Amino acid sequence: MSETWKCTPFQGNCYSVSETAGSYDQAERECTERGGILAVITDQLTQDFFIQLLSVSSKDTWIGLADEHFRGEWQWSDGMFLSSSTYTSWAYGEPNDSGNCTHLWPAGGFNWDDQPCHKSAYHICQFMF
Ligand SMILES: [Ca+2]
Repeated sequence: MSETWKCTPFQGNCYSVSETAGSYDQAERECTERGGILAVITDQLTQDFFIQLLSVSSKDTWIGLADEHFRGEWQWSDGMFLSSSTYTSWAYGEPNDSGNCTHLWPAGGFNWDDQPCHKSAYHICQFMF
């Protein structure tokens, strides 16, 4: 792992894209160990910021949204339920119940897609300043 991981500030938080890929659980653990959480997206500005952040490398990336605990009840890594938010950015036809974890899908314009949690993807950690 690189010692010089970058953290990009945006709207009061700082975001870091991983340099290695792994399962959703690994991603969650890695963020927690560094004192953060998997990234939460509650508005278009943040979604746009992530698209910009990922567009260079076009990485397939986990965000902190899963329905592992209650199927169909999507919950963010900060505990908030998606149903209580007005903002979503699912790719067309998603979520299609193809998994319990959410990634920013390069082929879908970095809109959200549910896929199996054991799949390998990069991830974005979110840290509070
Ligand atoms: Ca899906």
